[in-house]
Amino acid sequence: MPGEREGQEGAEQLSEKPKREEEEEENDEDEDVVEAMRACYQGFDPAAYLQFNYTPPRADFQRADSIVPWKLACLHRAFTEGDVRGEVLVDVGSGPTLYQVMSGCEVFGRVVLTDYLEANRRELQRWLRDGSSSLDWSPYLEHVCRLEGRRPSASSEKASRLRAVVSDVLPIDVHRACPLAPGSLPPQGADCLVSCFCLESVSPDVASLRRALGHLSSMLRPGGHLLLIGALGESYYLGAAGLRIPVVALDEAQVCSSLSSAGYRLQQLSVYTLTADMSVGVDDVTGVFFAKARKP
Ligand code: U87
Repeated sequence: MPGEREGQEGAEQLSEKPKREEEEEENDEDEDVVEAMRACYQGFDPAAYLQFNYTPPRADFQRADSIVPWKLACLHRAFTEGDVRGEVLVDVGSGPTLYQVMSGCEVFGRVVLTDYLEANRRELQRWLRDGSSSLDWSPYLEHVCRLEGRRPSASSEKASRLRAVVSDVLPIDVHRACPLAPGSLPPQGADCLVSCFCLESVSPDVASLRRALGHLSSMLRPGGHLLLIGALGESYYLGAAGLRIPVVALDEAQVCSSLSSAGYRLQQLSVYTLTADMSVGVDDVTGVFFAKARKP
């Protein structure tokens, strides 16, 4: 019944148009809130941020219940248990920090650091160029050497290794379908992605976080690993004195479902619950997760 079909097609077309417009409106709305997040970061202060999160008690290498040693232990295990390997490691949303690649730099021949803010990229480039930085990373380097069964004085060798394998410090935007500039990575993608406290701290909602997880997948080769560290139960953090940056408050179930909805196979999930004195007034985080996932 052509008329019928005709009618049918017309109808789809008809119904189509409003739906497409709806989608466009939705995308515009999403874009607006993502834009608002980007605006939040303009006042981000790398030096203040490092003081807030990378000094004692959160970074106390004498305390087993301190956050940073827990993160370093998770990364050390993941990078040394043998299945995470290859040539290219990319750190997504590095911020002004280097701790997240201090184990991986021994396993990968090329490490790419990335961040949205030039201020953070400059902080990283300064340390790579001449070791000057707003935070002394040597206690971190020594601690990771200890985890590797090496003497702490090997930290200078690790610093040289880090400087030797970090090939780029690139701009990134996880809200773009291609977060990095075209040609930044080999055509098949990176062998491993690591990302710490980025996605939940830059996404206006869980839907946007899941889209960002999908965008990261486009940067990873099939069979590659994603090592994801993030905050649980957090609604804000201070990016500078008085600068509250909104955070998507996640629970473990949302972490798992977000990874699987983005096509990753979750291999390991560990959770750290903050003790009272780790709550130092720079955020309202309640826990930290470490997820090891693989892209089929
Ligand atoms: C770190 N990785 O400290 N696309 O581990 C890509 C973007 C975008 C965008 C902004 C959040 C800090 C979390 C680093 C930096 C992580 N940054 C960049 C903080 C919050 C819990 C907690 C924190 C830190 C932006 C340590 C500890 C705890 C930042 C980075 C997010 N509270 N990247 N569109 N927009 N960024 O410039 O550098 O993401 Cl222990 Cl508990």
